[in-house]
Amino acid sequence: MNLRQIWLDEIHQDSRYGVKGEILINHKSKYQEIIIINTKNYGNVLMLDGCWMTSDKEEKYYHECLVHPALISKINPCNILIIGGGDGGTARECLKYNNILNIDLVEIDADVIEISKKYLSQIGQNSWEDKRLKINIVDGFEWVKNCKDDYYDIILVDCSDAKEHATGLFSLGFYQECKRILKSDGIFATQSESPESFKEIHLKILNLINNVFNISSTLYGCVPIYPSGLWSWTFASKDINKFLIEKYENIKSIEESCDIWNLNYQSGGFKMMPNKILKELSK
Ligand code: SPD
Repeated sequence: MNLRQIWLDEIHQDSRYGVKGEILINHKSKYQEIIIINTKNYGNVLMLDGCWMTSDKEEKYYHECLVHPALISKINPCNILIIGGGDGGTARECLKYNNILNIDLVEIDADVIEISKKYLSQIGQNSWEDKRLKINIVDGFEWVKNCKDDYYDIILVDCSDAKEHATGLFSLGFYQECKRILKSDGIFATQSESPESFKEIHLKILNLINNVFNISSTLYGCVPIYPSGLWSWTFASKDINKFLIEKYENIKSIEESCDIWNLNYQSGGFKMMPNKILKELSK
């Protein structure tokens, strides 16, 4: 069947970020509008409620940067929580590690998972069949509130932007709950929006995390389909710095498996905070 080519844009603060392609599905779930568009440059691209989420061809810029700075330093068997992550990319990167015992993937919208399995199968790959991955269709904030203390080694927040059902995942209460359920030597990581196109929420996230956790640091990188392209991920731990240690056990095999992330990318990325953000944070 020949589908019609159209332009589809994320409209953000009077700017348009668009791709040209054919709409494969436009579905209204209980929570949001889910669109998959097939494009020449990016393959299949997922849009939720008008915002670009991920695509076949550039998703690794995002998923590798959320996962590896947190997991590379973890030598012990790991119990992981992923909040969001319904496309399967974050779980796929986690499952590269041999020491993963369990991953609880907590996604509010079952339809995102079903649509991703069908249209973004390159992203989730065979993670969906891995017995270590447990899918829970629940609100992420509710999940952490009901979880016992000191339970997870790693918490990865792979959520949408800070609006509608995702708002709670950027709040003080949420970060406090994450700290409570994280083991004493655990690592917390979240996508922390763009210092350019989402500057206010970016500053809010960094300030809140810095107040809640004893140690935190932000990695800057790029995600080509997001507004402005510039993006960030913030990592935190309860006491000594657990995510920027000098000795990594798994580094060679993980670097070889990655398209974007490596130790140089990480070392540079953690030093790339734009000066205007640095100035605002030190006010
Ligand atoms: N502006 C889009 C932010 C979305 C971050 N999450 C993307 C999900 C990819 N797994």
